Amino acid sequence: MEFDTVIHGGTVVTTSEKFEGDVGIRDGRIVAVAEKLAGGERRIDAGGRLVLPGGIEGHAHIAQESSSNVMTADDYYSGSVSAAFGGNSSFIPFAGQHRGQSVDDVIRIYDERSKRSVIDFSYHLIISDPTEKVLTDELPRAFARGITSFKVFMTYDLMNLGDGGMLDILTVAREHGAITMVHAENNDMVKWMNRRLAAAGLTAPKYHAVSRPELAEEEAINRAIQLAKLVDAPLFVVHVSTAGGAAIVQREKLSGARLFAETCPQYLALTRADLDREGMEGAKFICSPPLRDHATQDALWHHIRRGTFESVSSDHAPYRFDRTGKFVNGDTPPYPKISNGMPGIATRLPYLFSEGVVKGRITLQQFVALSSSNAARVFGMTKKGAIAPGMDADIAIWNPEAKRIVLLADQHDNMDYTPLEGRELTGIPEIVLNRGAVIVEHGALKAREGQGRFVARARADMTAWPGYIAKELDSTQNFGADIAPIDGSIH
Ligand code: DUC
Ligand code: ZN
Ligand code: ZN
Repeated sequence: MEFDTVIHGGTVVTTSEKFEGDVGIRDGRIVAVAEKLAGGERRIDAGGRLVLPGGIEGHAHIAQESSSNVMTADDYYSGSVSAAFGGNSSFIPFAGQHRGQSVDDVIRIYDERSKRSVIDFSYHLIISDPTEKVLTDELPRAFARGITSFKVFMTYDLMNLGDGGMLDILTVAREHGAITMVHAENNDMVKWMNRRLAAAGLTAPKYHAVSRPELAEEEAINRAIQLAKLVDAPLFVVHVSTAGGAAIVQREKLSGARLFAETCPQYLALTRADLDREGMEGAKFICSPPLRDHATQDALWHHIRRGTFESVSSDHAPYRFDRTGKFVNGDTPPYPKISNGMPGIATRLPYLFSEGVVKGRITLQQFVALSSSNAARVFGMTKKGAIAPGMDADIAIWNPEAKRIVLLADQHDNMDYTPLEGRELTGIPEIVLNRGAVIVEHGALKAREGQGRFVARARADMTAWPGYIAKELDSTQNFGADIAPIDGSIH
């Protein structure tokens, strides 16, 4: 058999296996995995290295305006380059609808922005204005072209849909085989805290962490899950930051609900004490939900190990520590006026590898699932996330022993800080391939601007989950009331 590339002598890891073997690639696809493969126009020596599915970053904000209209520092070029250096072969940033905007226009805008990507990409839509036209016309059109997931917010006045709006969205998503992602924080609890803190004159960055209570996340996660269960719609809870929230997800998974969740490295690596740094330094660590404490870190690791989370995602939301980012509202604004988010697309996988695999908290197979395979399955990237014949040759070759210190000077994003500055990490993705092309090799970028392709995604594969049928929406128990499309046909 003829190969364009053979990766030989490495240890191949999938979600269930780990074996010494070679990988043969032709026309961008994996065509053979075997003990020994001869030939190949190019042979990549992976001796002493791990051969893993390329990372899929399922949560990143790239070339996106926030609801208060602040543009992220990274566009699809810098964001994708940074992702590639972090071991990712593809990513799914958000395409955000602002109120009054048509979804068709949103997609047109992001199609233009994403032309610069060096890695494969798709979008999750953010829906903030679910008008009749959006629900019945535009969302079905978006699903038809392979945008099969979107995010809704339970917080922020400009984004929050209310419970009824969420039920409408969940129902439409279910009908079209899409998955709804949710930012779960109770808006009124946060606003109430904001008012009390403002009245007391407590506006320094550290009070951001106080203003968004753990209970606000826990309450909203629970509510979001009950809403999704009522209409038996798949739900993905993004950026879970609390032990209580994770425990609710774990418990509700037992109900059969098609329920998925992620946490992020910042909730494992940092705490609210980081917001209490000198002067305005704490602004670097403002993200929502906020950073918590050491006990939460331990609990989140416990849940990662036990399978509560499908993914560990970066929530890369890059706002520079200057007037273009964190401080668009002045040099010393009160915390609610500081842009919300931090970078992390390049450090997500090295951090998870170092703190997870190297420190024995998770297995290599779990690392593969959390970094790539689960995102491929849940978000419908059917040709990605696995090393097997027929799959895209999206591969990251890791040196599991190499050490390095995270430094801003080594980053490839457009940021002026990294929250993990000075941390020593073990494990480096040395060579990264996307559809068979080497895009990163030993610290050098090999990809050209624009070589990434849009991935039309499939409907979420829900065959492995029974789902949850509420009695009141079950036609055998509700006197035949035909009020929601709950017919068990999801797949
Ligand atoms: N939610 C995110 O997912 N990212 C940045 C800010 C936010 O509220
Ligand atoms: Zn969010
Ligand atoms: Zn986010």
